[in-house]
Amino acid sequence: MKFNKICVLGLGYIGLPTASTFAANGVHVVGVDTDLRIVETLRRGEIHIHEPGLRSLVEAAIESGNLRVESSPEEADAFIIAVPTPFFRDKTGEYNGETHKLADMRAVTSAAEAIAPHLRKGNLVVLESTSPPRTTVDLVAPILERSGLKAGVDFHLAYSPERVLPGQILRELIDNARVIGGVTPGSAQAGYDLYSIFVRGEIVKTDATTAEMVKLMENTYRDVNIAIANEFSRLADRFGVDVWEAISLANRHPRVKILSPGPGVGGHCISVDPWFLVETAPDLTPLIYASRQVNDSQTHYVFDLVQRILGSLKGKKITALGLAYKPDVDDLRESPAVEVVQLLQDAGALVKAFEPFKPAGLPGLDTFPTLGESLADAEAVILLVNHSSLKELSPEKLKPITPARILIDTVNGWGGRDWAGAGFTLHRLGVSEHRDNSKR
Ligand code: SAJ
Repeated sequence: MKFNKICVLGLGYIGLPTASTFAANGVHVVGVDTDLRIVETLRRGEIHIHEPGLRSLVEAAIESGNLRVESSPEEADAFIIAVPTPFFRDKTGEYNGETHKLADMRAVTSAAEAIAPHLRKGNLVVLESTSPPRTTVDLVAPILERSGLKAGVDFHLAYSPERVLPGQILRELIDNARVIGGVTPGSAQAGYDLYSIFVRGEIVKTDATTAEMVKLMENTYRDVNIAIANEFSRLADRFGVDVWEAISLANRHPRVKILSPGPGVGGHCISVDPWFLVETAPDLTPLIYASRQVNDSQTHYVFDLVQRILGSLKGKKITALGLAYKPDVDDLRESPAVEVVQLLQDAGALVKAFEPFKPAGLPGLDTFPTLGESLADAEAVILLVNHSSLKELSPEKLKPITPARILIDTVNGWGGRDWAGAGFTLHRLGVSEHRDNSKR
């Protein structure tokens, strides 16, 4: 199948790189977003998200004339839906007395509704948004069929999950293996033809529901594995073991690869997607549910750790370093770091924060444009995100800019330096109770 023109709906972390990459490969792309601020920002030649290399890719795509930004879709050979699928904030489901989150599919529904009037025979529609199993066949197909055309017969319909890692999106978009699930083999083949335009990784065809499951399995697998790492950090704390040392030793086993503990799991994927499985089959997902509980409660575990170290938090001047959901990204969605700061604030601590990717500050938080300003009168410092620029802080760099001598490291960013020699006491998550870890 040939694709001269495609419409990409949703110009966020996935849609914008995808639209620009197609444009860079000579396809005429209409990028669609319903948020007019995003449309205006992109038309001005600016971008609204931080991702290495993205700005110049978007600029080149727009300058070449191959990428045009609009607020509604139009006729095209193919449509890609890359809109957010968060969960509802204000409603939950219940199973056996336990509450679970529910996927908010309104953006997918609206996108499919917006495409239907423009759908023509022979078109391809691909859903990329992470969705509960059977969304493509049970939710998207019936909406598109309001056009009078039949999915898999008159037009092709497929699900293809994105797998890119924020921070490395542009490379992974091209190099990662890609799964294309069609509602029929012909739809899978049409999807294969579309992504072959730029994907260098293997493209594997399957059915739509398998492709949806694959995506959810990948992120759930990671969530469950981070949960066990977080539980290990709690056990290590109790038994006087350094969890980071123990993990590195266990990982020398040829079939063991334990992930890293931290203040919790954030972002818009791993902390959200496992709920899509719990929601659709709560009777079959006790392990997935428990892992979500462990990872969500890790912020409280870190809060308790800070309280154990500092005693009463009322009036304590604490500086929090890093607010993003993970290292070296500017994304704060579902960030455990932000939640820890809020818990500390609620307990009466006076928390100043520094997020290197957000020097302009953040609403509701006392943020500072520079590291020095955030640390000027601190009594204790808590490292919440292992950003490269924070990880490299040494006793020599910190001493002149802060009176604080108590350091709490939740991400193993500051181990292996002689903090004690410089008068600091370093406490690390997973090493805290019975060891003198200031010398480690
Ligand atoms: N985290 C830990 N310990 C670890 C690894 C991560 O606590 O050992 C935390 C991070 O700090 C962060 C969260 O987990 O808060 C998620 O970070 P991540 O780097 O594991 O994943 P994401 O959400 O940035 O991207 C994931 C990726 N999925 C997998 O690795 C299976 C990515 O490939 C997906 O495309 C993306 O979700 C997505 O969009 O679904």
